[in-house]
Amino acid sequence: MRDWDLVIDNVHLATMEQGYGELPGAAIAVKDGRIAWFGPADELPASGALRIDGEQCWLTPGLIDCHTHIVHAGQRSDEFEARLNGASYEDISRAGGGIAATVRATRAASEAELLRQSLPRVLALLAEGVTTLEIKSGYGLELESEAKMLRVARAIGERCPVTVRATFLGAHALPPEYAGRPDDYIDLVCGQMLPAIASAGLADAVDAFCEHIGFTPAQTRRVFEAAKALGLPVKLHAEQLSDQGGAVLVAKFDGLSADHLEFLSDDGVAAMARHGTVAVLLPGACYFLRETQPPPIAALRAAGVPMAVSTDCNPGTSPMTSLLLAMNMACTLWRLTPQEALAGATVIAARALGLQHDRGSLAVGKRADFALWRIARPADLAYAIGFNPCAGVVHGGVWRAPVVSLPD
Ligand code: DI6
Ligand code: FE
Repeated sequence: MRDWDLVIDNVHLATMEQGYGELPGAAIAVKDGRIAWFGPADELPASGALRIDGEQCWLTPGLIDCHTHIVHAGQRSDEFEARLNGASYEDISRAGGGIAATVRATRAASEAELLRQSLPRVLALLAEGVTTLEIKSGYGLELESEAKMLRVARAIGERCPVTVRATFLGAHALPPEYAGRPDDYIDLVCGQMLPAIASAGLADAVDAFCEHIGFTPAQTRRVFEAAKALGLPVKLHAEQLSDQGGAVLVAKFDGLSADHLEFLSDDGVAAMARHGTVAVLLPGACYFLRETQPPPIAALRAAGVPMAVSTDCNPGTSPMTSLLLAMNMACTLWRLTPQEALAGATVIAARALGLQHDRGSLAVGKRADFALWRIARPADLAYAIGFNPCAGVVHGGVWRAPVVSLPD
């Protein structure tokens, strides 16, 4: 007689182990926060302390948003308006707007205020079945403000039913006090900020923005070397606005992922394939900037580079809090299949965070993070626009109705 903590029956499973991994008419059992059993509902060998009727919903792994800047203060609709009046993202950035505007607001906000402003965005993701969330720093650009952002990221993971992976993005932009001295700022990032953030346990990975309005490949390499010396995995904002060779660089460091990639070269594709670097696709930023160059999806697919899909939630280039919409955009803008888009927000997104052994698909022993959906077929998740069919979430084995309210 097995005693499970939770059984959900009368569901259709999409395990995401191979393709959708469809298993209609199934049940799934949870013990100690892990998947203990799943299979045809009529073969369910025992019951559990809590039994939930899945009402013919589809049950997928909880969604994973693997690239966000969701912790920030203020917003930038003024720049949205300026761009619609003819300014480019680079013009705005060079004139002291762009990332620098969010840096000013984020530095000025108290830790409590930063949390207060960030929570509604997080809740929008959770209401759509997100159970794991990556959050970057990068709007502080000095030690105390970067640490403040990362503490807020940790606080979100403690207060909300979501696992947070925090990423140190100190090399996101040049802070105004270092204007004209990017190498001195990189000295600060590598020599002081990174060691302090690492020893406080505030970061799970390190990212940088390798771009002509960000940092050079040589500066990025220094950040990666410092991260590696501290035992932290790396990832990179690469080839978003131009080809800087960032994907080759991050692949050489066995990075978790190269993200954006609209201007990725054949060499970049080959290097990522060789090193198993995940391509994180961010269609929200492409859409919002009205970028016309798509990432080389067919080449990535042909080379076997795993593709994740994420919101890039940030105030400047992707003010988007819907991972389902990002999935739809990846299909409509870039021709991912709905199956690839769902894999990109589950099993491949887990890989982009180095969590593939623990979550991202339904397998016995993996963490019991599920989303239940009132849909007819798994493809519906990428198909509908602006519709949220999430009927419930299990996070670490704990059942919840869709999260719609602020935590205390
Ligand atoms: N690329 C992006 O899309 C975001 N950061 C980055 O390096 C934009 C951040 C912002 O504009 O606030
Ligand atoms: Fe980003």
